Amino acid sequence: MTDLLFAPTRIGALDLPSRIVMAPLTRSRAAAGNVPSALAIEYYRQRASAALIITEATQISQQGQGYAWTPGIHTQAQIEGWAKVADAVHQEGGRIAMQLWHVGRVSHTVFQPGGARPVAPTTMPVPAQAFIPGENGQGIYADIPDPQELTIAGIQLIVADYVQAARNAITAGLDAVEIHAANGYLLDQFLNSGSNWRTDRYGGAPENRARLLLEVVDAVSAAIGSQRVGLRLSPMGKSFGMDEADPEALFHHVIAELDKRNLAYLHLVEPTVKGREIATEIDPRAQALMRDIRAGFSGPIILAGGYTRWNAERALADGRGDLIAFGRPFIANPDLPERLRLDAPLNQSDPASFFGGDARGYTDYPTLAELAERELTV
Ligand code: 8OZ
Repeated sequence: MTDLLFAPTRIGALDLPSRIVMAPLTRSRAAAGNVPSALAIEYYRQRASAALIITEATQISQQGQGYAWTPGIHTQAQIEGWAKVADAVHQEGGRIAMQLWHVGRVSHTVFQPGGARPVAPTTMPVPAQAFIPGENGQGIYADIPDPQELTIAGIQLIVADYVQAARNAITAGLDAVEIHAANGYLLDQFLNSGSNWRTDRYGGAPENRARLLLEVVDAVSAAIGSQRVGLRLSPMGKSFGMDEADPEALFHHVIAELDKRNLAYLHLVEPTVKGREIATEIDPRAQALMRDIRAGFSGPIILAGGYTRWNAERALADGRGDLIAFGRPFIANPDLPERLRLDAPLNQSDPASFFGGDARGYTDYPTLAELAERELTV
């Protein structure tokens, strides 16, 4: 076994000690006002040995929220909360990028300003449910009301919200931002032909469906510098009704354009990710698309999707990516890089505590050192 995971590297403006990235992970535990809680400070501090922490998806505006208790980066209190998180990670010698999120149609009137319907490229029923606050602090799933179609003015406001959110993240002391254009949220809804039936300059040909994504990338890059901007895509992903008639044509255009923009990195959700499951069968078309994306983008690529130490090393050895993002293993193992280095056993994550709740299943997973100490004291 080679140890490619432990080779230092550089992405954009950041020097990284390894290739082990903490994936963005929604945990739905923000405090009142969607401010990161005191526990969130501890949770991220515990995981600072990652090469790079990518924060949980963080809404750029109230309109951009679609899940109960997710944090934002659009109020002063949120900026102050995130500053404490960034300080804690930096004190431990780590680096942290903020994932900037607008859910588009995957929302609910309970989150929208004025109780409005969620916004989308096109009005069509959304084949999914939203996770909204229920009674007793439990989240519940609710049908999504039919969305409203964004006007051009509405689109321009969203681009401005991305810019302000990126500036806020940098003000809070985060090292970079990652634009979330994956998994069926707003930017993905514009990209995919199945969810974008617009006939204006934001719909139709791939050039038009990619327009909003590239406008956001350009505006955020102009504001904070492209070397502090990463981007996440999920090619051929099917989340929340995503469906693309010609993925090769779409990504040929998107990647050719992104390659001109000198971004810090491109972060790809593997097409094997199907919601919370990872498909085991190989889809040759998806594999070929991933190879074409790799060949067409000259910057660093982060791969995500159910990776283990073994297949992560293989992906790096095969040159399919430069860094690997780990999700569930980082939930359960705050010292994941150390455990991977030692090939030590991993704590198993508990799905019942992924979303919402308290310290249980959040900040109470032990490190190897803590486990050893327990052995000594029993
Ligand atoms: C799981 C639960 C809620 C949100 C994503 C932001 O899929 C998410 C998410 C994942 O990108």
